[in-house]
Amino acid sequence: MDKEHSSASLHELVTVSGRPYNAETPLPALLKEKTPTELVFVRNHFEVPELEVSEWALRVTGAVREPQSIPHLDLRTLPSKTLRLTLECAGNGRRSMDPVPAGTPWGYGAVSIVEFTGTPVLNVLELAGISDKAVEAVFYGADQGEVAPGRTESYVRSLPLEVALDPDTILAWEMNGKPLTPNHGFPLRLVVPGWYGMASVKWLEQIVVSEDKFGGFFQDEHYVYSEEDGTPEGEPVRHIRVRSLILDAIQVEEGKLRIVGIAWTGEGTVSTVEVSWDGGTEWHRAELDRSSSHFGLQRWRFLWAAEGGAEYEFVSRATDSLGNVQPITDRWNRGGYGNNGLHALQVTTSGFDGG
Ligand SMILES: Nc1nc2c(c(=O)[nH]1)N[C@H]1C(S)=C(S)[C@@H](COP(=O)(O)O)O[C@H]1N2
Ligand SMILES: [Mo]
Repeated sequence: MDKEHSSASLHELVTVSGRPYNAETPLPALLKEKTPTELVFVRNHFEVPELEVSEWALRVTGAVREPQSIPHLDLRTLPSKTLRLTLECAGNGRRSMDPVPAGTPWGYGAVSIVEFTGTPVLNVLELAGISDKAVEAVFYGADQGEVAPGRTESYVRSLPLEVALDPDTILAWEMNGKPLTPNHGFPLRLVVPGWYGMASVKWLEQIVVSEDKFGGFFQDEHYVYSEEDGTPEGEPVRHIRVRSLILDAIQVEEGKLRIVGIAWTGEGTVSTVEVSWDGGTEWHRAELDRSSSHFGLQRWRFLWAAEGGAEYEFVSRATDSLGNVQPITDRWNRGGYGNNGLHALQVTTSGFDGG
């Protein structure tokens, strides 16, 4: 069996760093329709800010007619929606790149399937009335810290206005049906479906509407592709790249195994998933579970007539409706972002207990 499976407990996060706290989802937890909140990966650049909801208000300022300061209670009276989506850190899988780039050394568990509830950003921008010349909305988190000796930065990122105004770009106060926990951005966070996690600013305090393009540490120093084959230098990290994981191999009857996994993509939908057990020479189509598709997430399975008494290395490869396909070898870049190379699972066919 896969080492990751036997060593990772289903019941706790896998700590990657203590301070600030960063931790991965144990992969078997992704078999569930929703990742339980206590198993949702945590990616913090700084210490978690302690915010008092009674003193907190969301400010909306900048190129607006009527600046706002919206208390939490008032925010929650705005029309809300619930979205289930794949939240993935751009650094997911960094540890398998060679050489391993600087940054948090994530395995494959910096990804979770989460339900967020909140109001579309466009509702609060409408309240404020944005300028005709606005081009971006800038989102300010309450956390800050040293990014280099003597240099303190807050977590701030912008979105092009058309993305901020997308009805699925929401200000979330609930995760999996409960108020956000401190680690996940209490009392309010931005959620940008289809983009890597860095866009979804936690501990949100202020939105500044801007007539200029915003530049900042987490905008154009961090989270840009650099030195990657086939990618323009300095291209911002945005949409999640198509990817798949193999989660389990279950014995369904004598000599037959069901290999199961998930695949997802940031734009469009997953169109095919294939598996290989000969190192990627021959590929075999997996079956897609159509009922599970939402924001690009796709569950899949593959029934395999195993030849007993041997060990196999399975890999899976997903293709999306835009024609993007997972590369067979990891595409290296300096920040270690967007690594959607193949994930492997060791499968032993003798004495397999279906665990
Ligand atoms: N304010 C703030 N927002 C943040 C971050 C942060 O450090 N500070 N990390 C970002 C990154 S890189 C990711 S991947 C996601 C992770 O969200 P989670 O910790 O809820 O899984 O939050 C994003 N939002
Ligand atoms: Mo991230």
